[in-house]
Amino acid sequence: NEILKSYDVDNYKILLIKGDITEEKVDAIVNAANSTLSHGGGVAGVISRKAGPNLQKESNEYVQKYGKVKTGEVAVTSAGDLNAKYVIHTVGPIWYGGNKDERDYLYLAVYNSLKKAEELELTSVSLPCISAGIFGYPFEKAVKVYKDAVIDFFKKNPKHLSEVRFVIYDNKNVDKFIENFDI
Ligand code: AR6
Repeated sequence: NEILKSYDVDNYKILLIKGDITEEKVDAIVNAANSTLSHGGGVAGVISRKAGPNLQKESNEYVQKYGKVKTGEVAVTSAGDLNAKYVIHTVGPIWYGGNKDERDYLYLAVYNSLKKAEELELTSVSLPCISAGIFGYPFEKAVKVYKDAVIDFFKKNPKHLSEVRFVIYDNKNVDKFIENFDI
């Protein structure tokens, strides 16, 4: 994967990466999941297939035990064959036009993923463009929310998490991401 941009925020780093999130070598990969953790399509399908069958199995066990994952919340599984210790599954909002608190839920999905990584005492985490695919969140708007969430998170001075990487998959989204992530 290619580093497009690197930003220093106090002692923390934010990287914009072009490529496939399943090629990332980090402590945790964040998955753009749905509430039942049924990882069929989108980036979830790719993560699930590449990790191997235990990821879906653990996801099913999680939902059986704790119920569905609410929008903006997270669940953790192992990462199987991926180059990571964990997959942090978060459920971003479906875009209904902007009047259903979509922004707040997207912010929470990112913020709570980072918070979980910090609780797990992890150093580095990679995130995909949560909600900006099948869930229909307008890309430019989503990027601004990712930025707000990560900047606010770093303001809390996390002890462990020091590198947050956003992975952009589609060529057509690279410029849009960089323009709207304006730090
Ligand atoms: N690496 C990084 N990003 C990727 C990859 C990849 N290999 N493949 C796709 N993307 P989506 P959502 C980008 O639809 O909108 C699933 O069915 C993609 O280009 O995966 O949150 C879940 O199970 C887009 O920019 O997630 C849910 O039901 C971004 O990942 C639902 O989709 C997110 O697209 C979640 O929808």
